[in-house]
Amino acid sequence: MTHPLHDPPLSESDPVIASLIRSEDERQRDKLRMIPSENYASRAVQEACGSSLNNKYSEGYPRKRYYEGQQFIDPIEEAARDRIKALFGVEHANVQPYSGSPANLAVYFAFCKPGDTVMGLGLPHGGHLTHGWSVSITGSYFKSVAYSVRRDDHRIDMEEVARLAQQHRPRLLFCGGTAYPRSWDFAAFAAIAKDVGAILVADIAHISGLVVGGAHPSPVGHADIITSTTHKTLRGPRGGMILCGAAHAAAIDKAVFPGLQGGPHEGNIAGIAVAAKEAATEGFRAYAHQVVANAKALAAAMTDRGYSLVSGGTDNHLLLVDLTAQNISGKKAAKALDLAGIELNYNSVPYDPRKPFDPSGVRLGTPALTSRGLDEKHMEMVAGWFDRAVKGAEDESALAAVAAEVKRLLADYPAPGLLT
Ligand code: DSN
Repeated sequence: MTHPLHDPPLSESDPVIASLIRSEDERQRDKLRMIPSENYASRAVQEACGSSLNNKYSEGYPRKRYYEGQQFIDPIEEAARDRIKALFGVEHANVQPYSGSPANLAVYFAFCKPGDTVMGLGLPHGGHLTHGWSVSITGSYFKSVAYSVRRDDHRIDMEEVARLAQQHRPRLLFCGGTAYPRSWDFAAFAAIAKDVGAILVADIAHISGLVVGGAHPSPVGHADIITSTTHKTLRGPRGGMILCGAAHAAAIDKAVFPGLQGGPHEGNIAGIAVAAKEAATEGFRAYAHQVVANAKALAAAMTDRGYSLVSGGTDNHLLLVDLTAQNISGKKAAKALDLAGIELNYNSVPYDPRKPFDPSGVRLGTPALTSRGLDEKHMEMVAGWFDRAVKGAEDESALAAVAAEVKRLLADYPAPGLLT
């Protein structure tokens, strides 16, 4: 048997995996990463996640654990909770959910019985699977009602939300989404929820960084429960969280543990603490505003080139482009753009006549490229590259030429977390 103290670095112990990670580092360095739910976590966040904390079990909550040895784990989780509470201005934060979907599931478990009615924005209109969509457990175990965006301007139809809420009287009303380029009117949702006695859940996974940076209105004071991931615009580690007032704290904590999860991932919780400290700075505020300014500049440059944007533009970090007029499917365009060094995802557009696995649109956003320091002046270039890649989708050498230009620009804008 190998001596237990023989503890070589990854490059020696598993060169295959080490080399794949190095290649992924390079890919993230050389490409314009425009999947709107992705970002670059800082080196400090990544260090906190990849530490001895991975070795520890800590079922329970600070000062109420089922395992010994929590002398350093408790203050770490307390710091994460306190910093998140201060950042968002809420009374209670649970930072244990493994990601956004478990965070949402814990909310169901806290407040619903199977068969209860829930309401959320339909997935094809920009909602999330866990807001009651049919293929998700939330659409199977609960009676779910979907609201939509209007056909003409692609904005949420608040009259429809009010009418459906009156008709179905949901236990949970979700607001928030993954492909909605416009601001959420949390006050209007709160009024509807109050009218029908629903619990309003704001899922701000995509926009939580914009909210704390003051670049999107906050749901605090409107929503009963707020859920989020921690790795999107917030720039933290993979993780989730649930925020609420003191009145719901016990129900939420009980639903997360022991209701849904076992041992929390304290390495990631340490990463959340570090990210919350970073997000409380003036620099992060400027970042959040720049994300939106970049998205707006990109929307204008894309529109100038004849692209049709869902809802006509954006208020946040993302754009949804309908490629019907360009006569290319979203999937074909996404694959060509990837070869051209622009990474995004194909996506349904509202009322899409095509199937979700080969839809009419692509979704792209500015959080990651803004983390590298790109600003409005670069968005004209990005739109130009996008256009060349879509028009040259069949021409491999044209796509490679764009990829080389992308890489040249990015060489001057190092990515956080990949500097070494
Ligand atoms: N996968 C996330 C996104 O890309 O928006 C949502 O969960």
